[in-house]
Amino acid sequence: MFSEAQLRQYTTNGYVVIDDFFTAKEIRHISEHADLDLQNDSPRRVLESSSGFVRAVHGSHLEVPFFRSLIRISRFVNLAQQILDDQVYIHQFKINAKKAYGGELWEWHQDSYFWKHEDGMPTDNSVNFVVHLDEANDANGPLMLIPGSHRNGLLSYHTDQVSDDPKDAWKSTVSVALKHHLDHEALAALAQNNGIQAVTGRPGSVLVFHPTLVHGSTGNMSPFDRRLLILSYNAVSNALGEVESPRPEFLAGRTFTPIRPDDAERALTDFQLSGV
Ligand code: 6CS
Ligand code: FE
Repeated sequence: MFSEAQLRQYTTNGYVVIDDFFTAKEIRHISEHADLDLQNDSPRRVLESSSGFVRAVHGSHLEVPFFRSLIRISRFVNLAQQILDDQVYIHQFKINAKKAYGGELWEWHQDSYFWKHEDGMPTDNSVNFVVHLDEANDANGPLMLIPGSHRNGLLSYHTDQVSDDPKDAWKSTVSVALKHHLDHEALAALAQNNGIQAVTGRPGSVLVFHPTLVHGSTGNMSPFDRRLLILSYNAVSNALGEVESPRPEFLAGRTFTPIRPDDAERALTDFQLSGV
């Protein structure tokens, strides 16, 4: 659970970093399962535009038993319930690979802008847990954020008309050139006032951040991979409304059943790879 001081920090800055959230052994297991799903040729994956490397895989918790357990561990669920003051379910699950020698950038954005406009999420009462599977350092494209930027609400954006095959339209919301671009003047004003913070950390450290916090990251030309696993919990009272073209379930969950925190922590290290 968060202490009073951590809660205050979250409210003021929009993020908190927790070192050693997972042990080295746990993070090795999580990473092995992450790699298996990144390598699995599934429709839940998206590739980098120039190198063709795997950029990300989504919705592993719907397919992979290990990740079905991971999203239920009380370490996550209790914290999410505390922050959101409600029961929670998973809105989105993704593993971002940011491969060495060619992982591509993420444009500046606010997650809640995408979730409101693409998925019909009514408010920003949701929360992200970013699990560092590799060390994030100065060289491998760490996540950058603007402290306190969640307090200004949603900023203005310019939206591209996407003419893709409707079946693949979701890809423009998770690719190198995003469908919604944050207005540069709004970004500059915030960055000048609040500064930009890069979040570095050891494997096993977790960044908890608000869905309206402005963030992005550069490409990775270093020899070091930068894999992140990102769990986004939403309050049950903030369940998605109807939209014209809902994104696939693996990107925006529409099963709003509350998760009961489970003492499945042991599953993290007991799961054998053959159990996948
Ligand atoms: O569209 C989405 O849901 C995703 N896209 C971005 C750029 N960030 C949030 C979320 O993962
Ligand atoms: Fe994001």
